[in-house]
Amino acid sequence: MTGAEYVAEFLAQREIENVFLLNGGACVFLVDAIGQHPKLDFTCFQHEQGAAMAADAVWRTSGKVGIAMATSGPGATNLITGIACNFFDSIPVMYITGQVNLLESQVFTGSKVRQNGFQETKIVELIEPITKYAVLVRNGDELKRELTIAYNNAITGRMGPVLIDIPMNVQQEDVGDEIIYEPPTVNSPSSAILSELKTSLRNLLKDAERPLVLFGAGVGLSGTESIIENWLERTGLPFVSSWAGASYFNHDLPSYCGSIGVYGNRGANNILQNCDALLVLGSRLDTRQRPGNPANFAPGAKIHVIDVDVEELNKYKPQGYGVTELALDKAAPIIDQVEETGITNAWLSYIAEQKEKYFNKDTSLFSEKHGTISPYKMIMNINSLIDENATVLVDVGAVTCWFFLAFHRTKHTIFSNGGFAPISYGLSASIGAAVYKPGERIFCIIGDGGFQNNIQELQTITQNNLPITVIILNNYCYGIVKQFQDIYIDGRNDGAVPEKGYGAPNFKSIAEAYSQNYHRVDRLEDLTREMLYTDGANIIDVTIHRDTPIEPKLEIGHFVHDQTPYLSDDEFEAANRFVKFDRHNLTTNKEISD
Ligand SMILES: Cc1ncc(C[n+]2csc(CCOP(=O)(O)OP(=O)(O)O)c2C)c(N)n1
Repeated sequence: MTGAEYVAEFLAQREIENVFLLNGGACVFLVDAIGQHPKLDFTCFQHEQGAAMAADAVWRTSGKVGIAMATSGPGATNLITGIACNFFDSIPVMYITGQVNLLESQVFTGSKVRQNGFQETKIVELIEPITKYAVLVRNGDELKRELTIAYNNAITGRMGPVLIDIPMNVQQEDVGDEIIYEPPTVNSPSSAILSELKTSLRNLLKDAERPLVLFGAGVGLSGTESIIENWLERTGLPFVSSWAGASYFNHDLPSYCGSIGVYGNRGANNILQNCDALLVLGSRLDTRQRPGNPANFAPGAKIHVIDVDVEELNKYKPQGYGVTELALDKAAPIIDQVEETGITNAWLSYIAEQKEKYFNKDTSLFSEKHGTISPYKMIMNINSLIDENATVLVDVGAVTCWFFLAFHRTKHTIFSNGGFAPISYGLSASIGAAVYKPGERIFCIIGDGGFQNNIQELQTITQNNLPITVIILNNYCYGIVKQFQDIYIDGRNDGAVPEKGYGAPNFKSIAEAYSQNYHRVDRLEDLTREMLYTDGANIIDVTIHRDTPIEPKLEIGHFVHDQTPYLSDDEFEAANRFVKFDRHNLTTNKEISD
């Protein structure tokens, strides 16, 4: 077996079905080996970034490790944006890059020239801060050993991307026929940690009159969503979620209060800020959820965080949170045993009131006032027209905020790229979802700006006959950027609107050029199930007024639950029945990024 054939066989034995790639001289042998392998297929992308983003969707839709392959130099560097997507959201992906022959490389000559071989680029060094593991292999033995190490790294602990860089001579080397793979060994936690956790949780909850749980993506990443969802259902403990966490449970659960944060549900934010005990599961409390001064986050609460990554826990030292460093699959059985709380009727009726006001509601009056399509209502429409278990991806921009406030998940698969959030992720990732969910229609909700950032991947959809429906919420500008400029720099919309440098083509012509169906929607009621499910690839172009805001939204210098449009002082006070907040004298909460 050559090194390249070994890679193909290794992937097939890990039950990988499809490798996402863009070919080039330094990876030709690898691509050939994938093509020749009877159990492997490949999908050709038009840009390596598309392949990497599509690979991000593989684990999210199938639980398998996504694989993306590229040639040396520009092929490898084009992967970088996708690699960062995996790293910040802890998604396992394995990248395989071709590298120049060792004999032609700077590694061999030992001199510190910038480049020796044509297209030689040190991809391993370049991506070191955004991978869990990255390595250049120098011979067949290293290839065999490192493939296992890299693969196991991707899927264990806090998961993430890995990269293996394979010179052309190693791809051609005879490496023998024996495939070496040892599944990762996982150590059991000590009984001391488990019993300490149990005590901490009991102490946190048993006397809590206003308990709350925060459901983060880590619950789903650790595969513990069922156990945690059942526990929440059984105990009736009120809970909120991060956006990434919102993908993993049924939003019909009566004790679910909505997603929190800068663009979170106003009621969920109120509940968060008024609780007296907060258990954080699988969330890193990033600055979208805990903006500005951390002291202003749930200030009346005792907070306990469980996380597999000790570095995430270290950041809570100044706030003195209770912490447990433990994988959630080990923690879940302990959590499941903790039931006793001091929850009061006053807390339950407050929650019911907040939900009644804000949960599952279009809370923006803009569209009603202007007679335009409300993106919130449009997303609710899509939600009601598609199958209950449909897969829906959402891109980055105002569109993400509208989506996570309005979409009500029951059995759907929903996701976006949370931490890195590059525009255009949604379109490319839809391809990964479609390849790994054959025969199923995939929906992608995207803005007109994001749609253009990787528009070339429409060709990948067309040439592979993928049943993808792209719904463009078309406000003909970078809406979220425009809103930021309107608020903070007197509406100087440079680089965000057509008069100031932004542009979009006629999407009907784009659909024709890529042989896709095109539908235009100018009224809410024009969208139909037939349109969404038309055979083939569909582009649905929905007209949104360009001033349509994200509401509610947090502005700089406010508590997370004091969002625009602002409540009156009396309303604000009434919404904060349990903890006192002086919204006019908030000196430290200054750092909010958009
Ligand atoms: C690759 C990349 N470049 C720039 C940005 C900054 N950015 C965030 S949202 C956005 C505009 C998105 O516009 P659009 O897709 O039309 O969505 P809208 O906000 O209008 O809903 C931009 C440029 C980004 N997130 N990613």
